[in-house]
Amino acid sequence: MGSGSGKVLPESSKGFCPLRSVAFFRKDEKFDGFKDKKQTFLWSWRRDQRTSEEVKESVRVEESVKNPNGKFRAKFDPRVTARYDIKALIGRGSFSRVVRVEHRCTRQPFAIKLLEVKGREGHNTCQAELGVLRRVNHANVIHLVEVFETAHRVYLVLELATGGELLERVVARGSFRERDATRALMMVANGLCYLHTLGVIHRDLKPENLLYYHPGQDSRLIITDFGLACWDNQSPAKRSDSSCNETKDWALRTLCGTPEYLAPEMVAGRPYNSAVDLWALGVITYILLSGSLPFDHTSRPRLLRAILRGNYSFHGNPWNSVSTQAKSFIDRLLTFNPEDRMTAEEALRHPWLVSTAACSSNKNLHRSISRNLQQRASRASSRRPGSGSAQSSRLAMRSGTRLGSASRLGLGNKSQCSLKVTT
Ligand code: PIT
Repeated sequence: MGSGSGKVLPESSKGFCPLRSVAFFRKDEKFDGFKDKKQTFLWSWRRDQRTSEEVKESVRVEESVKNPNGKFRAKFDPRVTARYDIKALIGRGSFSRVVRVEHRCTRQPFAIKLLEVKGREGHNTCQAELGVLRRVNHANVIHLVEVFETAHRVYLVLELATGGELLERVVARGSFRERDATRALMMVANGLCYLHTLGVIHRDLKPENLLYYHPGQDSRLIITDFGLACWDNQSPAKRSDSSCNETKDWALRTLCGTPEYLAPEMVAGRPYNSAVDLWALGVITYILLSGSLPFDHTSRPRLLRAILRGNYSFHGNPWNSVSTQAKSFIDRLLTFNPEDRMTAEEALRHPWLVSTAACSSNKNLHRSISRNLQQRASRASSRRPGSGSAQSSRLAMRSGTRLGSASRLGLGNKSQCSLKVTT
């Protein structure tokens, strides 16, 4: 879940110096709202390894849900509670919460993202997120229903997605074939194509931010979390819009996002554009087909150096069972030079996405994907607070995620970090 100000926010890059000082904020993991046997297995296995502070925090969260009259409910403006019945906490960050609510008149369920707005920077960031959400309207992009604002809080009423995260569904299934991947990727590419045409760069695209609308097989996939989204000043849609002139230059040099998904041009501190989202789509595709990351290092400087080298491999399982077209799709997204990288529109026309039956492998990749995800989860858990450094323990409290979720899949320990450069 995007945690709004819980996510570290982009700053002006005046005096920008790439990677001089990078602040990382790990997202914490809490209880799971999604019930599934395999997910529950992964979760209960991970839960036993939580530190006492995490267990205490989890109990606090559960109690705040059980006791709707408690401190948690007090965070909701009476205008909000007059209209919506607060049902359950489904995600949290240090400056944001996502709750499931029900409209009092229609009984229709929604999600409300509560953002704590701290200071001018918090206000600006929140307005940027709102500005994007107010403009978007697409089946594969989260839909904003209404907004309530107070001096220190913003309540975003959003459509409710109950189908869980992309990777949770992969793990939960008994089988996963290339055509399942292409079905999901087609929806993400459609959402991205829409955003980029509008002039929006997401900048934090990752599996955790891709939610299924409902638990059924035919559910659409929705791009969420616009906490780091910005306007692409170079896009034709924005070049003609004079209102964005003042953000010109700085926004598109800012280093922000989640380390494993960062495009090399962003890591290098070069000006960038919507192509960074396509790089992230390449990372997502790689994960979806293998359960592993193309660039994966425990040490962040090494990880960023690996991204800057741009070398990844298709070695090990299940890559020998993956089609050449699927690998070509990844290659065309993990292309070092952003100018040569596929655009979202081109991705939608790539033969692997278009003619899946003809050129994709029909092998069941599920076992290898799950095994790789679990191996990563166990490696990540051995580095977690309690078994790891005091620093990571501190950072664990700084940001947030949907409760449960990808952190259990081994992609949430360092992968769910957001970062900024301080100059
Ligand atoms: C849901 C269910 C859920 C999380 C969300 C919505 C969050 C959505 C979201 C988060 C953002 C943002 C826009 C939408 O900018 O578990 O229906 O940070």
